[in-house]
Formats: sequence, structure tokens, C-alpha cells
Amino acid sequence: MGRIELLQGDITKQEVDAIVNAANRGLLGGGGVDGAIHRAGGPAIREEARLLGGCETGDAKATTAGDLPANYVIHAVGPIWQGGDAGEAERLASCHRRALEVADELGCRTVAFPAISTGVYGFPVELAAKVALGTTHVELETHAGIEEVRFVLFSDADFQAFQQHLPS
Ligand code: AR6
Repeated sequence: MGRIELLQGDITKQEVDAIVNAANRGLLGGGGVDGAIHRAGGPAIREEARLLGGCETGDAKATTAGDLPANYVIHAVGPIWQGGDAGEAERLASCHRRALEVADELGCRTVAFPAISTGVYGFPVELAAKVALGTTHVELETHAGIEEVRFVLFSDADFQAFQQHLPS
């Protein structure tokens, strides 16, 4: 079964088959990690994303990765935190499931995720870590082609939160 790794750093620098983007439903770019990925990858990503017709919350769609070291960007749309009673956790789980399904369909063996929804979208990082890691742990059992999922955390605090919820 594939392994889960944690790393503190910049996801745009990762040499993996696919990096996952914390996108919005329009898929045409934005701030945060989305902005960083589009800046580093160049205009090809946006040109391709334009053809995808947006993406629902909880779903994920792929483009190639332009100038990035990765081969693909999988644009996953996480939920906006509304207090916790609006299905946010399930939608966060869903976008991780869908991103891993898409990665497997594309033959990716290594995949890097940021902490989806924990920035502009306001999802509490402790709960996000639990959902993201728990979902990934379960999904790796059914996606035998995926050898490594790397969570790339930007801040020390996020890295520590993920470390505390790493499945044994
Ligand atoms: N590498 C890894 N993580 C990063 C990087 C990076 N280069 N840059 C930021 N982060 P956010 P969201 C972390 O706000 O909450 C955008 O405008 C950041 O510190 O990027 O899902 C989209 O277009 C945080 O921990 O994504 C959407 O409209 C995490 O990435 C909206 O924001 C996610 O923060 C999505 O909001």
C-alpha cells in the first residue's frame, strides 16, 4: 500500500507526477496556493482549465502542469468553512477522494497535496488534517498504483497539525 509523507515547503517545487491545487469552482486561478501554482506553471494551465467548464465543490479535474516539474495539476475544490454543520468535512473528504481517483486514472504514482480549504476558505487545520489524512489512508487501499502521497504544508503550525494526525 502507498505511503503518506509530510513535508514543510512549497508545493510548486515538488517533483511528483501530480500536484493537487486548492482551486475554486471557476478553475481560472486565484490567490494562495492556486495563485502560486498558476504563476509558477505559466499560462498553459489556465488555457487548459478554461476548457473544463468549472468544477463542483468536492470534485477534482486535471490539467497538465505547464512549466512545473510535475506532469499534472489536479484542481480540487474544497468547501468554504461555514461553522461545520454544512457538510464541510464530507466535502473535504470528497475532494481528496476525487483527486486520488483522477491521479490513479492518469497513472500517477506520486501525488502532492496542499492543506486544502485551510487558507482563504477558513477550514480549521486540525480537523482538515484529520479528514485529509484519514481519507487518503483509506483511499490508498483501493488505488494500488499510487505509491506516495505527500502533504506539503506551508507553515510550521500546519506541519505540526498534520503530524499529530498521521495514521499509524
Ligand atoms: N505551497 C504549499 N502550500 C501553500 C502554498 C505553496 N506554495 N501557498 C499557500 N499554501 P489557500 P483554500 C497553503 O488559501 O483555503 C484561492 O484564492 C496555505 O498556507 O491557498 O482552499 C483559490 O482560488 C494554506 O495552508 O486555499 C480559492 O478561491 C493552504 O495552502 C481559495 O483560495 C490552502 O490555502 C481556496 O482557499
